[in-house]
Amino acid sequence: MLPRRRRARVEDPSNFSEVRFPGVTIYLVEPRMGRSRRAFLTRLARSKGFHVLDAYSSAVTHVVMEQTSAQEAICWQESRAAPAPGCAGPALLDISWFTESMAAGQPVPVEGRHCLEVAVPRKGLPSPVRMPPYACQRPTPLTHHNTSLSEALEVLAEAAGFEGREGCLLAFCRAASVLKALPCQVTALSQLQGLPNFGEHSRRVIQELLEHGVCEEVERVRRSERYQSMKQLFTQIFGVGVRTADRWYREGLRTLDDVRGRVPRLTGQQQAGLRHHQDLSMPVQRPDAEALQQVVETVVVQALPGATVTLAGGFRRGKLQGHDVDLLITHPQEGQEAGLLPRVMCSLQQQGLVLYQQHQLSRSRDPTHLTRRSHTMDTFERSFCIFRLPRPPGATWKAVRVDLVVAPISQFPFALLGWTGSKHFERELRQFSRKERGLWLNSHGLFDPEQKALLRAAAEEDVFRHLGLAYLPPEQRNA
Ligand code: DCP
Ligand code: MG
Repeated sequence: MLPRRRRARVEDPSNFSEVRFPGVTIYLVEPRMGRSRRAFLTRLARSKGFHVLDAYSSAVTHVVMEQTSAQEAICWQESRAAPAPGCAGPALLDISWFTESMAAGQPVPVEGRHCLEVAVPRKGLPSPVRMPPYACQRPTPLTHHNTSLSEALEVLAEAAGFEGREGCLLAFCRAASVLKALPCQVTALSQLQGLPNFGEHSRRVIQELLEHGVCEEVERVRRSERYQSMKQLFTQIFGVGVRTADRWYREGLRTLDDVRGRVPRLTGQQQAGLRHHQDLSMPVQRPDAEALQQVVETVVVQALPGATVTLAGGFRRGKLQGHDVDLLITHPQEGQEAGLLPRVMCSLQQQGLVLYQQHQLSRSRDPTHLTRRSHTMDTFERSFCIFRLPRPPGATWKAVRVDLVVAPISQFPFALLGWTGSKHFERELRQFSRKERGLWLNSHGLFDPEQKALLRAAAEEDVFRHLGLAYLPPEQRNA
C-alpha cells in the first residue's frame, strides 16, 4: 500500500507538483504533436508548476498546438462545444508560447505572434490548404476526417494491385493519402482544388460518393468474386502474396479447402498459415502485441544483456490492432547482435511459445546491400514466426504472427524507420529521397551515390534531417 500522499499523486497525474499559476490551465493538442512528445511536454510543464489537463474541458485557458495551421485550428475549434455566452473561450496558441513559458519558468504574456489565426471561423475547408505532394512531407494521423472517401479509393488501389496495375495502385494510394492528411472533412469536390495527387478517376469516385453516398465502381469491386477471393481469402494466408493468390484464382480455386486439396506443393509457411488460419485471420490486439514484446525482451536480455526489443510496424504508429507483431532487436555495441537470434529462438522454443519459425540469414554485412538503388525488402537476419500467445489460466491459447528482425546498431535508425511504416509512407519517403534529394534510402542506410558514401544516423531524426524533412513522429506516419 502506498502512503496516502503518494497515492494521491499516482491517482491524479496533474498533482506532480504544486500548481503555481492558478489562472493558467493548459491543454496540449495531440494530433500533430504526437503522443510521446505530448506526454514529455506535459511532465515538463507540471514539474514547473503549470496546471496541464489531459482531457479538454471548459476549465482550459490556453490550448497549445504544434505544427498546426490556422485552418486546422479552426477545425479543432469548431469540433469543440462553443464557449458559454459571454465567455471568451481559451486562447489557441502555437507551441512557441509554451516553450517560451517553460524557458521563463512562468507563463509569458500572450502576444500576437503566439496566436493561431482563428478569428474568423469558416465552414468547410478553407482554401488554399497547403499540401505538399509527398506523404513524408506532411503529418498523417491515424484517425482523420475522410475515412469513407479514403477507404473507397483504397479498395480501388488494392484491386489494381491484384491486377498488377502498379501505376493505378499508386495513383489511388496517393489520392487516399492526401485525404487522410486533410484537416477537415471534404463535403464538396471544389475543396480538392489545388491539392496534389487527385487524378480524373479519383475525382470521379469522390464526386459520386459525395453526391450519392456510394460509388458504383467501388461497390462492384467489393462484391466481385475476384476481389473477395484475393483480399479476404488468399492473400490473408501467411506466406501467400499477390502473385500466388492470382495464380490460384486463375486456376479456379475459390476456398481454403480448394487450396488444401488442390495445391500440390505448399511451402512450409503456407502450410503453417493454413493450420492456424482461423487465429491468424483475427487481428492482433495492442495488449497482446505488448505482452509478446515483453516475453521476447525477457528472453533477448537473458541471451544478451543490454540488447533491446522495439515494437515497430502499425503498433508503433498508434494502431490498436494489426495483422502481426513486428519486433526489432539490436544491441548498443556494434557486432554484439551477431548470433543472437538462434539463441533467442531456441529459448522461446523451449518455453513452448513457437508454433512455426523460418529463419533468414543476414546478408546485411555485404556492403552492396547498403547501396542498392531499388529494393524494398531488407536483408537483415530475421525470423518469420507464428507464436503461441499465452493466455490467462483456463483460456485457450492463440496463434499470432510475429516477425523478429535483428539490426546492427549502426543501421538501427534506418531499420526502425523502414519497419514503422506505413507502407505508403515508406514508399513515398524512398521516392522523395531518390527524386528530390538524389539519395538512396532503404532499411539499412542512406546512400549518396555522388559521394559514394553512406550518411550516418544515430536516430530517426537524423535521417529526416539528412533529407531536409521536418521530423514526423511515428503517429504521424499513417499515410
Ligand atoms: N514495409 C514496407 N514495405 C513492404 C512491407 C512492409 O515498407 N512491402 C514496412 C512498413 C510496414 C512495416 O514494414 O509498416 C511492417 O509491415 P506490416 O506488413 O506488418 O505492416 P503494418 O505493421 O503497418 O500493418 P499491420 O498493422 O497490419 O501489421
Ligand atoms: Mg505489422
